Amino acid sequence: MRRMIGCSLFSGVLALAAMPDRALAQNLTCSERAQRIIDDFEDGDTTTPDGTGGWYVGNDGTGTQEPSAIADLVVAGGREPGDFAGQTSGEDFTEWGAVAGVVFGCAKSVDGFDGLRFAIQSATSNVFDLKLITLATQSEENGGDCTEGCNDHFAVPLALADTRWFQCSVRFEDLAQQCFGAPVELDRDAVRGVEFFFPAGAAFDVTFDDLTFENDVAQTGCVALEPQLQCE
Ligand SMILES: [Ca+2]
Ligand SMILES: [Ca+2]
Repeated sequence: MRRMIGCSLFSGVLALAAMPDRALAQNLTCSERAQRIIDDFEDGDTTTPDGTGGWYVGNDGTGTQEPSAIADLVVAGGREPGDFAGQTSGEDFTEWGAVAGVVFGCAKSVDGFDGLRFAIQSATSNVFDLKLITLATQSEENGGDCTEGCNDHFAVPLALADTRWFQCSVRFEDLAQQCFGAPVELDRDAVRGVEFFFPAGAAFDVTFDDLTFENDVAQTGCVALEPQLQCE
């Protein structure tokens, strides 16, 4: 199933935030260290905090995914004390599934960080992959260096125990390609973005917030951010 992703990842519905044409038209490495905050959505829009990149959603075209207009990815709510978060939902996908992700305007270095964190709440399916997009795994048409066997980004499967808010941590060391595409080294100096991947066969409805790179990630996994509801 995963093999079907290939370079046809974005052959299905794709909604992409407005960003400079150059961000998608050529391979860019900006030789900058990535900022700690990837996005917290607090400016209420789908561009990255530095204004050069943005969020997108995409899927295999067999089911339905919201939002259909990328501006609607940002919703009120999320992790306090913030006022906004990202949200996507979908169902009935039968090929590879759907994604929601964010790309920087140019590839950045995550040297000095050992992983990333984010908050996420799922109303339905509790299984997803977190992927790190690098220039070497991103297709040329989407601004990367890959020409064949693309979109086999560095990934790790994650699971949420229930519908509470969780904080998920991902060590870069625990990321690996899924081996349907061209094998490459994980180049921490050429990171293009981060993607949530929702596999076909299960409905998903997730809200996510406070994505950050960190330098103190000891373990990959998700822990609840609030107490479990008790019987009344
Ligand atoms: Ca923004
Ligand atoms: Ca927020």
